[in-house]
Amino acid sequence: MEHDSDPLSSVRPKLVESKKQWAREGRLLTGTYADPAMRLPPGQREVKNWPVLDLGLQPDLPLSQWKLTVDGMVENPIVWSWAEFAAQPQARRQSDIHCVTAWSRFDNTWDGVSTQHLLSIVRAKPQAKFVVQHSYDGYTTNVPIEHFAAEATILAARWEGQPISREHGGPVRLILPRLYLWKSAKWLQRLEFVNRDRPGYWEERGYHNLGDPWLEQRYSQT
Ligand SMILES: Nc1nc2c(c(=O)[nH]1)N[C@H]1C(S)=C(S)[C@@H](COP(=O)(O)O)O[C@H]1N2
Ligand SMILES: [Mo]
Repeated sequence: MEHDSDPLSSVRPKLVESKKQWAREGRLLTGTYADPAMRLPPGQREVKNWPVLDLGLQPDLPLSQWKLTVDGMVENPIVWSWAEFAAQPQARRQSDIHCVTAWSRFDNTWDGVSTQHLLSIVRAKPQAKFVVQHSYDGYTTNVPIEHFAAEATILAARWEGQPISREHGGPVRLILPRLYLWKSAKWLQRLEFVNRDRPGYWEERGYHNLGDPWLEQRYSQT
């Protein structure tokens, strides 16, 4: 795939402005909190469809050109082709997803490579504390390494048995179900292990640095 040096320069300014405005106003905050044992986080409603949300760029990535780089503070940096990714032990995870725009979708089945397996190959150095996800559309998002390493977290290539569609981030996206879905990069290109935290696209625009749905961590001032 070919990139502009800054693919994000073409993102619709109105979309970005309205989401930044939500953050400033604290939109959708209910002022409640919940135990993670509660299935539906506060302020969320269940949907049966799967909405598409992104910056509107939706890269088209033929498998022959797709690569995943894992680098930074790891003992064994890798670059996987699609064939190498597909040759890894395949894991299945079932999880609910929660979007900060207040929809949740229950019981999604994902197939792909677990982050536990990936970590067993690249071996994070002790200084590695955060993982920055970089995507083919220029999007970035940061997560603490313990969330990345959680049992539920998967580099997903299939949803409900079918390849993840381009609009939902195929060929491979992250699924990290214990945080809001903006923490799960679509069109995953690179995982960078770092010792200092580095806010990503929405984290720099008023969204919470961690984004725990049960603590309703939608925006950074809350
Ligand atoms: N690469 C990339 N990943 C992304 C985004 C994006 O714009 N680009 N948007 C995030 C946001 S804000 C959300 S809510 C989810 C939406 O995923 P979905 O479209 O599959 O529902 O993807 C997240 N991951
Ligand atoms: Mo989002």
